[in-house]
Amino acid sequence: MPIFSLGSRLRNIFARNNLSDTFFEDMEDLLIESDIGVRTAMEIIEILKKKKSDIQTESDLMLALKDVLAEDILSIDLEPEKGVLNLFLVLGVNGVGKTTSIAKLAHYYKQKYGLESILAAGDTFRAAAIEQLVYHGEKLKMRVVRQNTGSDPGAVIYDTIESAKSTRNELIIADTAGRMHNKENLVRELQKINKIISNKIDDRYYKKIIVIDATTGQNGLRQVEMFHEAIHLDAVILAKYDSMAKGGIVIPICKNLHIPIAFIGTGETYNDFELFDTDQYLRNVLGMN
Ligand SMILES: Nc1nc2c(ncn2[C@@H]2O[C@H](COP(=O)(O)OP(=O)(O)O)[C@@H](O)[C@H]2O)c(=O)[nH]1
Ligand SMILES: [Mg+2]
Repeated sequence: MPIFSLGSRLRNIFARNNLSDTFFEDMEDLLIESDIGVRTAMEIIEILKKKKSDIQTESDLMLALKDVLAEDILSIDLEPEKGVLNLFLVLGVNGVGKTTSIAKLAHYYKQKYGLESILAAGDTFRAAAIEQLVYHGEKLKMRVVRQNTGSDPGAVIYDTIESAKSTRNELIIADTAGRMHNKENLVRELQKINKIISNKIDDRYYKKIIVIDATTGQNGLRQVEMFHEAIHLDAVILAKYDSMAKGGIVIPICKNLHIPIAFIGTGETYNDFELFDTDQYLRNVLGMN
């Protein structure tokens, strides 16, 4: 698990200043540095000031802050529906952990529900991306639908849907390329893929999941905004949580964009993957374990 500095730094500020004005100013800076966002940081300070009379000890402070933050966090347990074809489209920029997370998702649903996923090699940009998914498919003993490098990702996903229907698979997990020559091309490509899927899969069973690298802070937030604007996201996977430094980024994603967090990636093996748990998350971030 990562070592978050927010909790220890907050304890230091509190030990030095108690609940003075200096404390609240320093705390606000600290929250902003933790990627919580300026407006939200200010709101949190206002709420805590109102609760001042309830806060005597360090642990009162941590519990109060945890309660305030918990109000802003959304989580989701993405459970594929039995007996129908579900499709999870996995999005995100290059290198964040998409392909790895797809393998982890497939493994997770197999362990938890006995579901056999079928994987769609929709990142057709690089040969290595296709090979990487094929490699995971072999290790997990799950089918991967692929075409050649440079082929149309929409066609790959279309083929996968047709194939899943004939084999009665219940879950397709589709990879995508997170890189194009420019943003407009990427958005257009995503919208094309989205349309193909929407025509074939009931909206209730079609989920668009973005993977972000938890170590990238504000960059991760901007990525979520960009993809959400393009095709409307349903959930977030926080990859590389094991090396996450700050942790506040979850707050603006949930509070400003209203997108829930589904999973955290905690390492490089298939089992390093957990359902996102708000209470556990806040305990980690605030150093309350
Ligand atoms: N430590 C750690 N590394 C991860 C995690 N998820 C992915 N990675 C690594 O991040 C790198 C990029 O992952 P990849 O799945 O290829 O990213 P993609 O380009 O988005 O498909 C690889 O070296 C992965 O092993 C995670 O949860 N923790
Ligand atoms: Mg990849």
